[in-house]
Amino acid sequence: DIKGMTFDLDGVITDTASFHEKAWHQTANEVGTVWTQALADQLKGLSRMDSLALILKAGHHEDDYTQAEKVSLAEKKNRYYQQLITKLTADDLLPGIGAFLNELRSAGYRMSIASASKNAVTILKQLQITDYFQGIVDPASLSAGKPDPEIFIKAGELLALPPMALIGLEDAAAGVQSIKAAGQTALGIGLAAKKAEPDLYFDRTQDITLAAIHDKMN
Ligand code: B16
Ligand code: MG
Repeated sequence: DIKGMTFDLDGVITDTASFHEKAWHQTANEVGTVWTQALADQLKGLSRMDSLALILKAGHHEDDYTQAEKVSLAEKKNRYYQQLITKLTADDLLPGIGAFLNELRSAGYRMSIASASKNAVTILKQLQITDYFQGIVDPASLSAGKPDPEIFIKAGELLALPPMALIGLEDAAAGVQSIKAAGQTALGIGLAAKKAEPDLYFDRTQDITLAAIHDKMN
């Protein structure tokens, strides 16, 4: 029986994915890597430093920067990103997500956040949904990012629920892989997530309801 949900944040609850994209696109231009949609899709869900590594690798620039220079490129991206997310408000929940969170809370499901973002606490506050969640994984505590299962395992532990009682929600291929490796039921949203063969698939957030999930599980 499902008793809880572990949520990715960016691309599932709110579309900060487009802000990340905008900020990374600027970084790619700065280092001389050609920006493509395929590259943008691969970045989704990865940690900040893993994202930068991929951008450098895509342009064969991985050896052009020292570790310190890489850290400052990532910090510069984050400053630009933080500027973009100051605009977020409660109106920026993805379609249907506000209703779904209310439905889950009323039905007694426990919820936690499994976001790779070090800005997750700020984003939840701006969206005014912090209170829905019994736990938020601290990404700084992780030894490996998505697709490693660690983040979803911790998100389940915060709820004191076993993997078989959990559905993890993700928009990224690396995130779906992480959920599956954690032994939870993977709910994938959108085409990037579909590539990693989630257990349950939805095209759009507005289609996600408890009834629709139960239909797909049978
Ligand atoms: P930050 P998620 C991820 O959040 C984003 O999808 C990914 O694009 C970003 O690089 C990562 O967080 C780190 O975010 O730079 O804010 O620490 O999808 O796991 O909620
Ligand atoms: Mg995401």
